[in-house]
Amino acid sequence: MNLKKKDLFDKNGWVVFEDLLSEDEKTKLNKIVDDKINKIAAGEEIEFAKIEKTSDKKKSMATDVRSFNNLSKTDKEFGELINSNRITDIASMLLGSEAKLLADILFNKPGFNGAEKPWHQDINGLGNKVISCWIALDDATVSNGCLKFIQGSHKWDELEHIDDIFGTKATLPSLAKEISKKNKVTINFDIDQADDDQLKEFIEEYATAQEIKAGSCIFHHHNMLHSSSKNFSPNRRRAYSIFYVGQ
Ligand SMILES: O=C(O)CCC(=O)C(=O)O
Repeated sequence: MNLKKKDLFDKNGWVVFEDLLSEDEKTKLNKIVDDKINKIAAGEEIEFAKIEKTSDKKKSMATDVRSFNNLSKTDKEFGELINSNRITDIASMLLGSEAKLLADILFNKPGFNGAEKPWHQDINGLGNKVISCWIALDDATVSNGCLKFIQGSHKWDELEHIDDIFGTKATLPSLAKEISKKNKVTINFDIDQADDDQLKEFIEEYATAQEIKAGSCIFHHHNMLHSSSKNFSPNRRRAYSIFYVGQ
């Protein structure tokens, strides 16, 4: 089975593994995240939390919590998960060498308030030979902002990236140009003069949204172009990303 998965990973740049977490693990991990979010909403400062104010209220609200870095260092259950063989064995198999932990981050996309994560390649800022394991802690759907990929882009070079408040992102003109080159399509507008909406609409035609159930995960390659949309649903979307580096 793993060979088939490796073939899919090599062909597409990402691959899904279903039911990685047990019901019990999902409940425990989600409770840890919720306890932290509730503390933030009650005015406490939580280490490694990234807050993005969605209102001009002084106090942070639960819906302002965008991510937590390094939960593996602050919470035993996350620490055990990142070291568990069931994940590191897959990461090593896909990398083709022993996987070592690089970083971990919990992405919280609150219902209606969850912002978009722009198109980017993890290689930008993380370095070469990195694989990411993205574990859904809620069902991830098109309407609540599941991951989206540009199939085959793991075989592309690194695109031009810039920094904004949501982190590093690929510039839309560089992505649109690369899509048009790789797919041999002629674009009937001037990419350099186009506005973001026009470029995004063009790019979305080449995107694949990957829905997965809570407890399942996606491994993706360091060059893979990926993003997630705003959360348009009332349901939040929590996901835990673990980055492993190979030799
Ligand atoms: O969870 C998200 O929306 C974005 C995740 C991501 O970009 C990543 O894991 O590299």
